[in-house]
Amino acid sequence: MPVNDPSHGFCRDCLALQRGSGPRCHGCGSPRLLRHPELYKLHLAHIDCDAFYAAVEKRDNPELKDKPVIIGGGKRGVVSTACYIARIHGVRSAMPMFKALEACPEAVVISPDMEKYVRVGREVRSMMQALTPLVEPLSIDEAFLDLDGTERLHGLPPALVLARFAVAVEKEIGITVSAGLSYCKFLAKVASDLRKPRGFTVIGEAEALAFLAPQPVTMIWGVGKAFAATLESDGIRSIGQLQRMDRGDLMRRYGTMGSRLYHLSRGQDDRQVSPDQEAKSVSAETTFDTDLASSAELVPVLRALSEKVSARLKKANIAGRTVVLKLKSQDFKLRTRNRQLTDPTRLADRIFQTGMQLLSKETDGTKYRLLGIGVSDLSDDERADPPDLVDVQSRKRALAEGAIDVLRGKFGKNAVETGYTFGKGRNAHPPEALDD
Ligand code: DCP
Ligand code: MG
Repeated sequence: MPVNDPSHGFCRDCLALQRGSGPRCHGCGSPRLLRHPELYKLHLAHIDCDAFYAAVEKRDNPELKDKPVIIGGGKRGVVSTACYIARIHGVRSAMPMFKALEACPEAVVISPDMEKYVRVGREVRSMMQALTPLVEPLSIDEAFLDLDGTERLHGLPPALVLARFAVAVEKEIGITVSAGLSYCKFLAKVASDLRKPRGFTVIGEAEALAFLAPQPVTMIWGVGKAFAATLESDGIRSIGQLQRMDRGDLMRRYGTMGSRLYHLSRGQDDRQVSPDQEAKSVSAETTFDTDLASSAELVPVLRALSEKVSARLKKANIAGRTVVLKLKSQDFKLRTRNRQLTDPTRLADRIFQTGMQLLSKETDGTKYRLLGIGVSDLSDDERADPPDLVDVQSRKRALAEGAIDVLRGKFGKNAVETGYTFGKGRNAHPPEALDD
């Protein structure tokens, strides 16, 4: 059993313990050695697959192995992800495809096969769940794992369990992952991103303050571009500057976010890993007085329900990536249809439009007694609803929705009605009457 000694690292390839400080494994010769003073003390991990969609495509077509690969295109015309070879040329997620191809004209472009990625994501997740019951998925390819108390089960401390997991994913699934190991969620997530791909980074308690000090404020969870600009206008750019400010001052300036800045800048984060996130969804449904069959009657209800779901997501500041449509026919048969989006959403319009696509296939004359819409795969992902660079219409709708939210916030939720709910929709099915 390894002892908590900085000189007792291990090899990430063959897992052999390393005594001394040689640059290569004394067993297999690999240079991928991991040493850290807190290596055998830490148990909070974050795992994220490398270039996930691209890695799955490369696995399934070995000819792509050494080629730059971009996943994306389709109607949205943006890059979902790019392999690390394409990234050397400057290709990035969310970049318009024409720009990506300017940067890397020889790239192989593949349109996303979401069903396949969901399947592979689930396989990776079930391998995680074999390590600990405390797995909290954040998105299709990443999760937090709390490995506290699992040493007896595995006969190994968390660091080695993670390294063995990374090797097993490569062998059994054929893609690579990066791991971060720390004492809290914030730094575990930061760590997994530091040495991608095939990274394994440890951030211990003793080094947290010094590690964070020179980093930009955007490294802090919840500090997006807009909030970083606010901080910048107050002269704050680095986390070190936040470390020197007192809590009261930060709270006065930035409210509850100030408290978050205070604690996270100091590496203080006591959020627990909560395993049941994936199961949760936000939905709304209604049972009709008389059964409905036509889309003319169903669509306004779908719109009103989508707005209700969206309002809840916005209130909780979360977003969902899978839209689920639920229908119950006259004979009580339940139909659920779902579609995964490229990015999580909290916008009524995106939920509604996706619901419409699903509904259009079900309006075949069947009479329905119940209609519901919801989203699952919830996260507090900052990537929710990225500005859509190509689909100008949907961008306009998103902006309009932001404006509608402001008005509703000021004047009440019935202040603005959209074309779909105006008149018939709302009167026939006032939002208050929609059951959950
Ligand atoms: N994704 C997307 N659009 C984005 C970002 C991501 O469709 N703007 C999809 C494609 C990614 C997957 O989600 O493969 C996982 O997202 P990550 O941010 O983890 O990105 P990758 O796994 O591709 O790369 P990395 O190695 O940086 O984690
Ligand atoms: Mg990833």
